[in-house]
Amino acid sequence: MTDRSVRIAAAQMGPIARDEPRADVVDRMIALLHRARAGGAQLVVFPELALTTFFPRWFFADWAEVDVFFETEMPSAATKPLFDEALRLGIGFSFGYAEADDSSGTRHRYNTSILVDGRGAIVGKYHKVHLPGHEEHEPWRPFQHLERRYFEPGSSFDVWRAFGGIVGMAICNDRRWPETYRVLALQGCELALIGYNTPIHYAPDPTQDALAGFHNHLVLQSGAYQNGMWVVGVAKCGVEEGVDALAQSVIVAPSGQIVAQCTTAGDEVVVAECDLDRCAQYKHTLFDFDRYRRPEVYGLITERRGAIPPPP
Ligand code: CDT
Repeated sequence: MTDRSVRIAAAQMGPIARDEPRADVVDRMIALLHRARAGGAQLVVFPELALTTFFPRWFFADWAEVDVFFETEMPSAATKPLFDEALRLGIGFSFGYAEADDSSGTRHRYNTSILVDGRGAIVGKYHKVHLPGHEEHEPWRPFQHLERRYFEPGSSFDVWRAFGGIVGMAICNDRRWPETYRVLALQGCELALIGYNTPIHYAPDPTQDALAGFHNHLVLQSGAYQNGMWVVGVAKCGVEEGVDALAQSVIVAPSGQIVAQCTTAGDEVVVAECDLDRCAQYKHTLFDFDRYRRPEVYGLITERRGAIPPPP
């Protein structure tokens, strides 16, 4: 253990029913906070869209029906007890929620995560960059995935100095894209916090269903290893409104090894000692970016969006 060791809890959450009041969900989060505290945690990571059911599974023609799932302020009246209890315990936390931002006079909706330090201050906010799914109602699917209808994409991956290190956030589908981790790592990121809601059934290609758990760990572990950072992946999981979502929340070391993993598909806490100094072991050797990367060869990564094969 060094000065830069942080005890981190992955606070996995089981299903949230459509009619479950925010206050009940926040009570569950406070119970998880207490369990994390009992394990000595200094930072507790909750999932994506932690305050409500995963509403993009439904098509709503009327925005008024969608907006009930959004927060217009943070802390809100409903989440204040979580902020208060974490402050009392001196624990930091991160969670995802649907954010409605009216500050410009026009409503903007984001899939958001925040990072709160041990003194109760919101030190970081992130808007999900990679929005999966579709824009229009697709009745052939057993359930919808309308994130692209309900949210605007975020426009940056940022990092913050917090918990004695350099911390970044990403959300769910972001974890499948190597660019996410690399852009964070190019800012020195040592700890990436990533909440997710991953339906196990993937309607466009159901052959992937059996691989959902494998793909989850594949991307979290490779992101950690290839960038020399700790990665905390936290699920909202279990059968929620009839849709089964992946569990298997993990804390991954910069070596790519899983050091803690949830074993249920419900509310559960696992804690790991995360020594941020271990990042240097990878960042200063095999993945010494400054020495070994060849950005002059990688131009297509930012110049081109989709693949253009050579002419036949
Ligand atoms: N929440 C989220 O981003 N889920 C996606 C589902 C992809 S299928 C539309 C994920 O990548 O896990």
